[in-house]
Amino acid sequence: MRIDLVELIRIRMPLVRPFRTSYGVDAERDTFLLRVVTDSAEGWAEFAGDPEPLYCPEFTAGAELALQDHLLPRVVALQQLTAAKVAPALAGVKGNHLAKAVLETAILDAELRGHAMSLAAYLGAVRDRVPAGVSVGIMDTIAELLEAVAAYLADGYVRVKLKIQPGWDIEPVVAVRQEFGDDLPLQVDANTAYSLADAEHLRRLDDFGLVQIEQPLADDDLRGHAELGRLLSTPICLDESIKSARDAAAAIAMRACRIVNIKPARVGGYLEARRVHDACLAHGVPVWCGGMLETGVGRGANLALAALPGFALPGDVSASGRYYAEDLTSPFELDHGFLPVPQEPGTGVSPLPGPLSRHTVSRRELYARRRSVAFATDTGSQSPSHPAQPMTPVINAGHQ
Ligand code: OSB
Ligand code: MG
Repeated sequence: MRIDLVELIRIRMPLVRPFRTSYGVDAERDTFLLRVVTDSAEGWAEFAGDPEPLYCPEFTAGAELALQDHLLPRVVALQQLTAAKVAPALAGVKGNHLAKAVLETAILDAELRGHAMSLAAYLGAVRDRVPAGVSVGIMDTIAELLEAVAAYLADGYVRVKLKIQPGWDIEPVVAVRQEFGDDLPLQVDANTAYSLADAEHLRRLDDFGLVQIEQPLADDDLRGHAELGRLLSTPICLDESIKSARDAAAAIAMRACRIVNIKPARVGGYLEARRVHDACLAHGVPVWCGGMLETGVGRGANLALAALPGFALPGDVSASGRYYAEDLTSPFELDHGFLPVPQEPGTGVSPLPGPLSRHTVSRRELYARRRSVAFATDTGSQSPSHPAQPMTPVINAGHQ
């Protein structure tokens, strides 16, 4: 495979309701899609991050720069490109997992479309539909929270995750348990908002039969999570802390968690996500698929991953309507609490022209193969170590 064109499409999509977490409020999704045109097919992927580095160190503008200056040049220089060659080629660039993931995923999508194989089949999916959970933000009042949860349950979601922070933790859990009963699969996500000094307080959550408490402590505090895990009966799940299969293996060995949230972007892409899954499955540690408020473009791919055998718990993969009035793809809809796993080639989803144009802020070419250089490459006269072709000039935002 050979890359002919890479286009970056900035999108802005209002969320149906603002999503509040311990680190901030999202009122819209402000990100970009990557469109990679190869000699065999075209691939699409969505950058999972936000404009601000609050969930993780990466952010939209930084990722654009990382892709343009550091990641793409290494990938377009590869001969006989496959998705499997992307991560090794990028290994010298530290971090930047979300940026690496969007590039690898778009290339993988193109590659699989060229082979008419679905991402689900490629990854080893064993289900054609997956149970859908819903992540519920922090609200101003308990009444507002109960109303939101009631609406999600009426939609058919099979488990509820409450975002928590100091001052909004015990009370919302008590209220939801009282209103909806002990049988509702319920869990909480703190997005690193606590410290080990809060252990006694968090222990109060043990009375409510929660499925898990997600990422209570700092992302780099595996030892703290192991310590906290000894004090709580509620299982600890790690999200922000797990950036690779090696991290997962270390966390399991240290008993820092009993459950792992797998977000492909956070670990650098679907190939590493598959390895995280394999490591957890080998140790009997259940995993589930996290989300980043993705549009259908990102969610379609997540659904394929969530269909692997180790995904024993419902994920944060919700229907389009939970996020957006109009999704970029054909809308994902709940069917008795389940979402379908796309079966078409590649991720099985692509943006629809109408919605895409309505939500596009700007588009620009990050890379275009130049004819003369393409000939040189085709005849093999360009060595693999030759620096990548220069980027085409940046087209200003708004230019179509
Ligand atoms: O911590 O799981 C998280 C959304 C954005 C960033 C981080 C997280 C989340 C969610 C929502 O909890 C998951 C979703 O429905 O996409
Ligand atoms: Mg989380």
